[in-house]
Amino acid sequence: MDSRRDFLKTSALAAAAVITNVNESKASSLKVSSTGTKPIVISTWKFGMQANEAAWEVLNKNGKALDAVEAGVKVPEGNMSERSVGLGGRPDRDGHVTLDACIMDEFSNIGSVACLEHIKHPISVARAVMEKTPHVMLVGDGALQFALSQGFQKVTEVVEESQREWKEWLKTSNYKPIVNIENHDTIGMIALDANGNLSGACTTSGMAYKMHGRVGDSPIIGAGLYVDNEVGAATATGHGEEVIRIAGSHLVVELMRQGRTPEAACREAVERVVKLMKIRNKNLKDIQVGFIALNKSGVYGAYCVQSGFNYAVHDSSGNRLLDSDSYMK
Ligand code: SD4
Repeated sequence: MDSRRDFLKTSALAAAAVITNVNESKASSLKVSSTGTKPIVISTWKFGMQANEAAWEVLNKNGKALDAVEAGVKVPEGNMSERSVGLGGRPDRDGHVTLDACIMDEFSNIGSVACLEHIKHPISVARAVMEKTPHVMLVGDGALQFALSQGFQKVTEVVEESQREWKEWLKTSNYKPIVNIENHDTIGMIALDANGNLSGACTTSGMAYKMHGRVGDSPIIGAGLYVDNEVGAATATGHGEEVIRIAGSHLVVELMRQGRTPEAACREAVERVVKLMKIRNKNLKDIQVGFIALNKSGVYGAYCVQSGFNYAVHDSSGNRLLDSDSYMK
C-alpha cells in the first residue's frame, strides 16, 4: 500500500474514532449503533497480526469462530522464538515454563488448563477439556496427564535464550515485571463468524518469573476471556491479578449488555482497575491491563491503563494493527 493510501486509511480510521467518541460522550449508557461487520477477528498485541491471518483463513471460508480462534492463537503458541506465549515463553522463578489457556464457544461451552508444562498447544488441550471431559478446568500434572492421554506430545526441549535470561534475572530475583515488555504475554482472540456466532481463546506463558504454581487471569473464564453469544465477547492482557480482581472480561461483556459500545465497556473496566489500585494505595505506573471487545454486530474496541498496547483487527477490508486508547496518556 502506498503512503497516500496509508494516510487516507489512517484518516478514515481517525474520523471513525472521533465519531464514536462523540456518540459515546452524548450517550455513554445508550446503545450506540455503529457499523459492524462479519466475519471479523480481533486479537491482542502485534503478534495478533499473524494469528489473525490464520483465523481469517477459517472465517473466510465460512468456518466457525471456535475453529478460527483455536487456529489463530496456535500461531504464537507454536513459535519458539515468542517469549510470551507457548513453550518459548519466559519461565517462572524456578525455571519452569508453565502455560495457561482457555477457550469459550457460542454455546457457553468452556475449557481451560492452568500451569501446564511441556505441551506445545495448551489451547488445544483446553478445547479437549471442553469437549471430552465433564469438567471445565484441569491444572498442573493432571492437565499434563490428560493431554498425554489425548495424544499430545511431551516436549522437553528448553529454549536456551530464555534460560539464559532467567539465570541473569536470578542474580537479583527482583519480581517487578516491566510494563509492556515482560508482561505482554498473552494472546487473547475473539471472533464473530459469518453465521453471527462468537467464540474466544486466550493463551499465555504468564508473567515472567512468577512464583511456581501462580495462575493468572488468562485461563480463568470471566477474567481473561468471556463470550456471551447474545451480547459480545472480551479478552484481557496485562497483570492478571488486577484483571481477576474485577472479573474483567465478564465485566466488559456485562457493560456491553447494558448498552456500552465495546470501547466504552473496556474503558469502564479499566477505570474499575484504576479505582481499585487507588483504594489499595498501589502505584498505577507499575501495571498494565488492556481489554479488547467485540459485540454481536461486529463492532470492536479496546482500552488499556498505559499507552503502548495495540491490537490486531482482521475483517473483509484487511488486517491492521491499531493502538488502543489509554487511561494514562
Ligand atoms: C498473566 N495476563 O499471566 C497474563 C499476562 C499477560 O500481557 O497478559 N500479559 O497475568
